[in-house]
Amino acid sequence: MDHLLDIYRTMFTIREFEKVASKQMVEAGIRGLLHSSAGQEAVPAGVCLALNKDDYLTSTHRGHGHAIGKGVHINLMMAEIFGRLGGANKGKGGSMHIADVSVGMLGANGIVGSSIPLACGAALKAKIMGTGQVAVSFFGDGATNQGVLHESMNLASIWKLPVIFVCENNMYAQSTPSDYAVSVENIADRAKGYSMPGEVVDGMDPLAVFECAKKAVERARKGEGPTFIEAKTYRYEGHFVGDNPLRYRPDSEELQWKKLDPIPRFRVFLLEEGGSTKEQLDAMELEISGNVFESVKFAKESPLPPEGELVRDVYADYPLDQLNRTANNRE
Ligand SMILES: Cc1ncc(C[n+]2csc(CCOP(=O)(O)OP(=O)(O)O)c2C)c(N)n1
Ligand SMILES: [Mg+2]
Repeated sequence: MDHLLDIYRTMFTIREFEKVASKQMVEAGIRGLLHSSAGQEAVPAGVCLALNKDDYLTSTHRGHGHAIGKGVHINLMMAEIFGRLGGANKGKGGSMHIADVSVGMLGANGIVGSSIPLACGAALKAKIMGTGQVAVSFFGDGATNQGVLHESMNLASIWKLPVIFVCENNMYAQSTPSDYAVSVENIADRAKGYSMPGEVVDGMDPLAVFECAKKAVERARKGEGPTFIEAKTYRYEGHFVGDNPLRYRPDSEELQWKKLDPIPRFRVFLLEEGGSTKEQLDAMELEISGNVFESVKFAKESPLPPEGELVRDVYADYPLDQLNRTANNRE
């Protein structure tokens, strides 16, 4: 029961956060790009429920849902989007680079495919240290055509890394349909080439995603190696705030996918089969909307980073005199 409400809370928070953050991009004149994950909420809600707090996650340019699912505080996220000192990365990352290592969120990433090998690195560390942690990498259908995914899957397979590759196939990479750009009908079929299970799951159904992720996590924790999951889903907004998707996809298609909207469908499920009451869900929704409203207030009240912050935390602290001594000894 609790986990059903957790799923709803996560999905509703993501939807509300995306709605408000997208509006703020325009109204508050925030610099940079924002990629809304509205429509895709069931995937991070289902996957993250199968993870522990100290498991690792790496993410993409469309990463707000992943960060919320992993437990990053929305105040830190909103302030980061606003480029403020109080943000998760002190305002230096913005929407596409939100990270919070304290909850295992190793970072979103603006370069398509680049976060995939980072999850393999985290999984390799967990394996060497014997910690039992797993790492999840989220990426899109477009990223699966990048060489880096294939190199990562090969390495994960031969080293039996505790990593789960989660492809959010939202049917488009920018304006390019995946059925044009991808060589296979189901991207999960590519897993066969790397001797790992490849699962296709309904990415509009959080419980189906959860069950699938749970199996993959168990397999990884037992030392049996990686799994590839393809969650079929859809983004309801443009590629980024300002993009009009109707230039490249028919409104009939959007309508079809909106009938599958995971949030109202899961609400009905909770009321009819999950033992929830309307009052309970209304109160939860109101509380979440209030939290998101507060996150904007928090962001606006947070100062801009001073000049001195520019290079702080960009490189790891390393004692420079030691670096010089090492260099001199080599000569
Ligand atoms: C290496 C690289 N190539 C191109 C881009 C420009 N770009 C940003 S998002 C994107 C599409 C990615 O599609 P997909 O992986 O399906 O993710 P989605 O946007 O659908 O979530 C592209 C081509 C980039 N950021 N990095
Ligand atoms: Mg895509």
